[in-house]
Amino acid sequence: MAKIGTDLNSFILEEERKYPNATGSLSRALVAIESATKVIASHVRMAGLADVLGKAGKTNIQGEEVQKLDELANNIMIQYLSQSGEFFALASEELDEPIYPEEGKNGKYIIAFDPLDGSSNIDVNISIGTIFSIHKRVNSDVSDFLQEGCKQVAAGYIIYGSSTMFVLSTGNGVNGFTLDPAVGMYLLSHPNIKIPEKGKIYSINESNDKKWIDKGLKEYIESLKEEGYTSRYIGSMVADVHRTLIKGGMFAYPADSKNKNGKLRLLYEGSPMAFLITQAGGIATTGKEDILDIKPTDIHQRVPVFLGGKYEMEKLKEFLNNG
Ligand code: FDP
Repeated sequence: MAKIGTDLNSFILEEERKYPNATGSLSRALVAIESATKVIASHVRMAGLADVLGKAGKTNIQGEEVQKLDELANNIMIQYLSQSGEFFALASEELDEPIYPEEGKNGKYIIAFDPLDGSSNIDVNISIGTIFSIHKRVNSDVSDFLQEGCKQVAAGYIIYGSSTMFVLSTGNGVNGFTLDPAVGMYLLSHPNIKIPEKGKIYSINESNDKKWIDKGLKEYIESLKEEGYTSRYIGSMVADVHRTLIKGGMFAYPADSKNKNGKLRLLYEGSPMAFLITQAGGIATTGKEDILDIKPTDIHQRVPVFLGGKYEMEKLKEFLNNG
């Protein structure tokens, strides 16, 4: 097992050596994500300042036009992922259609990503993140994005929080790397993350409870409260899921009368987070089926999300079935 402090590049190469037939393609793909997110992290750190400078003349200190941070993050991801030549196609939450970069025509992978999730939190300096999901290229068209989540080759997120962390799974468990800003490297800080079987926190936008479609859900939350659970809801999926992964408990964005299929997107949010939670020993479901078993029908489809530790998810089943 990799030692604490191992840098992400070395970790990726070490993983690659476990597969004698590996061509290095996935490693290079992951390194491209790593580079892109370091650049995004540096912009996120400057966000407040860029805005102040931007307001003066709509240009930053380098004389460049100030872009909205989510737009900028999207452009950075597209640039680095395209240039790597490892991705045949890119689908971003920010774009209507996938992109097929010229450099990636021989690429073996496709990637779906949310460049800056939780973006309504940018202006108030709350943790936000980038989420990604990688599948193999199969048919060389948009149907490649419509593969089940269980077929992901790798998934991860980067949380721009009090520190920046890269949380990754290539199907061999989950590892977390913290960005050391002094050396500009992600270093292994959270090896082999396992979600606690039972936690103490529930995380859901409870203000929607009257709109929840499944009435059993309210009873479920009430029963967690009776058991002594406390509530934490940031409203930034990466931050709420990160806390759930480390501390346990449950996170949900259910279907309600306004969002009939929930709010979160399957390809960019539900599926990669389900992969990580499952790899960490937890469960991720729509309430009816395992999120990783869903065969997407549309690249922007939404899905109800319930994820967490075994205890909370088993208990959920009892209530939703009775609801
Ligand atoms: P945001 O709208 O700020 O981009 O999917 C987007 C998301 O944030 C998630 O990150 C977050 O979990 C959710 O929406 C929050 O939605 P509510 O404000 O409806 O609770």
